[in-house]
Amino acid sequence: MKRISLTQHLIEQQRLHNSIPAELRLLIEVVGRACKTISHAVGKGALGEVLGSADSENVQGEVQKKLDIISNEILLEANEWGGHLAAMASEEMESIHPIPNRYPQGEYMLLFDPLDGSSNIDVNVSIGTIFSVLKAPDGMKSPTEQDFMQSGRKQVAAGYAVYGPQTMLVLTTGNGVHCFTLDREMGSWVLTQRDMQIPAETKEFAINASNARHWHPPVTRYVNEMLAGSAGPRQKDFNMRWIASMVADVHRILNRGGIFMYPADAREPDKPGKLRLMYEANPMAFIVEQAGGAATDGKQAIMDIQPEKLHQRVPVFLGSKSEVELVTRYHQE
Ligand code: P6P
Repeated sequence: MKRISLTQHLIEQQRLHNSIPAELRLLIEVVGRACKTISHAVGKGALGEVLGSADSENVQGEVQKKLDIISNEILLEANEWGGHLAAMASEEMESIHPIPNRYPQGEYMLLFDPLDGSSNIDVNVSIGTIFSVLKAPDGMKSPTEQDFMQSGRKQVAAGYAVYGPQTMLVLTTGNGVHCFTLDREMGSWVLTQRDMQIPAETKEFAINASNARHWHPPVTRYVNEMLAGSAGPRQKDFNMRWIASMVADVHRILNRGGIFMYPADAREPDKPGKLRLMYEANPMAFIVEQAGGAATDGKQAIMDIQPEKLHQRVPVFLGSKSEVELVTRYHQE
């Protein structure tokens, strides 16, 4: 089979859809290169003296792993010189990161969770990088956090890298979802799946069931009906998976269907769930909708939410459309 590189794919997409100007192509290629570097660091594990926790916390109050910080630095350094970005924002940094004055300012803004699934790093379970691309507001001079407050519908690109048995890059620029596998010998991304489509029906659900006693009634009802299996109202048996790495759970759902849930619960009413809107939920929602699935916060499409804070959290229900619509309907009743 003819090997299609990331660059060739992006140029072909530009010819077909006029959706990837040169600056955006450069941005995606640079992020792709940074993810290769992160994959290499992650793959070293103990041999690279990169496991374990740093003696610091991120803005979320979570203990940072050494690889969290290393991955964040890799993405910052890879992207600040190219002239394609005006600013960056990261789960690992409290405020936005404007491009240093020594470099030209570009028209895009990059948001990322540099290494999602940190709790899995030290036990060799798949983790990933999630990224989202917005356009800088016209006429913007010096970027502020407010310039990032754009709904998910404004994303011009989104993707993730998953560092598992294979390292893969999944990408959308608004014309379908395409997957690349890292050829480690050549050090290049090779197109391995075009136009990924999430099966509308599924028998798999993903949720951290240890939080069940804290769930709100619509989630409890939805999950209990699945647990009741073929004897219950759904009249079929379901299977559960929870990897505790959103990237790995979403990748499974993209390939074989399912629903991923991180709901708000009674523990922290002012913190609706654990996942962040701008650099976890929005990029994943873009990918999932482009693959024929759905993504809501239980009430509305995630990408319709008007952001107010850079690190705001949001409940997440995403995956096979029929299941997301059902659990969302339960929230309306
Ligand atoms: P819990 C990883 O820390 C993460 O942000 C997501 O990747 C993952 O889905 C979720 O948190 C796991 O959360 O509460 O099950 O550890």
